[in-house]
Amino acid sequence: MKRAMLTGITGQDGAYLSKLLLEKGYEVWGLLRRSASAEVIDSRLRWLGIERDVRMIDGNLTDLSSMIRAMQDVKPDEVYNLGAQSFVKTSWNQPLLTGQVTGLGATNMLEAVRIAAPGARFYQASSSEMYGLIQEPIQSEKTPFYPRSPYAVAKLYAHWMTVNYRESFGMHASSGILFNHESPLRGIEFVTRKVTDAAARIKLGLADTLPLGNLGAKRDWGHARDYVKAMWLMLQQEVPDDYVVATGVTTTVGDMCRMAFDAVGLNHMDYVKVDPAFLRPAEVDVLHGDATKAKVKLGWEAETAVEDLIAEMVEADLVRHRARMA
Ligand code: NDP
Ligand code: GDR
Repeated sequence: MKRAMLTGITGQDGAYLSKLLLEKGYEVWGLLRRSASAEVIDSRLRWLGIERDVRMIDGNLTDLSSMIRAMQDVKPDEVYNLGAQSFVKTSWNQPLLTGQVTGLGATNMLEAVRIAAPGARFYQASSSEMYGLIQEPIQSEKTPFYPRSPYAVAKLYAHWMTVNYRESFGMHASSGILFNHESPLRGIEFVTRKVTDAAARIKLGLADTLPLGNLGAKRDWGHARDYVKAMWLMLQQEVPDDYVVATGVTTTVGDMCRMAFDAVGLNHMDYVKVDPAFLRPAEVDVLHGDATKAKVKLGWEAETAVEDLIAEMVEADLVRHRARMA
């Protein structure tokens, strides 16, 4: 039985990847950081019905000793580094923490693997945010990077450390440059979930307005359930490499709102209000990915259209709020 070790197991991708790996017969271990609210940590795993099937080990990405101990105890065949301070807007308020967790945390993981689990295959969760100020209208593995937030700078450092450990030590280390991916398990602070949650609450009479920032930003939104398959496929290749994972369709925030409100039979223009509090010090205007390499080499393609993704999220939020009201 293969053994996988995940950081970020309590996050959106950690939950979907755990489910996929369990279905493939893996023993799945997750790094769990100490939290005061222990009863909520497995809520995403519970949503997918797998909270009893994964095993947890104590640790924090900022604490190398805990990572080494985790590697020694678990002896994984595959390591997926999904843990991060992942909210871009917060990274301006907590730039040092973001650097420590999202940037140096990856180096801690690479070191822990090198020292205590040599031979394990390593996945780094890189991000389309690294493209930042757009150099090319459609971004591929060859597009130059220009990060626009402390988060993106930290991710770029982690990305290049992954490349460097691959080249320096011959590690089987791959980096997935994933474009935005969402699901009913997306954190409420991210724009898709904020919008689908608001559409559901407004429909049910629990809210009457939706304050948002930049409605003109464009994102290439896919489904997290599809994207974790690409992560796994990368680690099944003989040769490690870097891959863009995207749908190839880009949509404005405003259009995504229209889709969410359409799903509940309302007009988003009646509820969305621009609030400067949600604007960012520097914006990434357009993300639009070219995942040709992933299609050719991994046989991977996005399976979910953005309209279907948003409709699924709205439906899940309606279910959640109706359950709370009952
Ligand atoms: P989430 O924000 O949902 O999850 C982040 C995870 O990181 C949580 O499990 C969190 O644990 C954990 N974490 C945070 N700080 C630490 C720490 N100090 N030590 C250990 N674990 C920590 O992210 P997603 O699931 O959406 O994304 C997964 C990864 O992919 C992230 O690295 C993200 O930056 C990257 N990414 C995401 C994309 C997306 O569109 N979703 C696109 C491209 C990249 P806790 O529950 O304790 O807070
Ligand atoms: P992003 O996701 O920054 O792309 O990072 P987010 O959903 O936060 O923002 C997407 C775009 O929407 C605009 N926007 C708003 N965003 C939020 N959160 N709240 C608002 O009210 C709002 N109004 C407009 C933003 O300005 C932005 O242009 C996500 C994270 O998952 C990262 O970890 C990951 O690396 C990238 O996707 C790829």
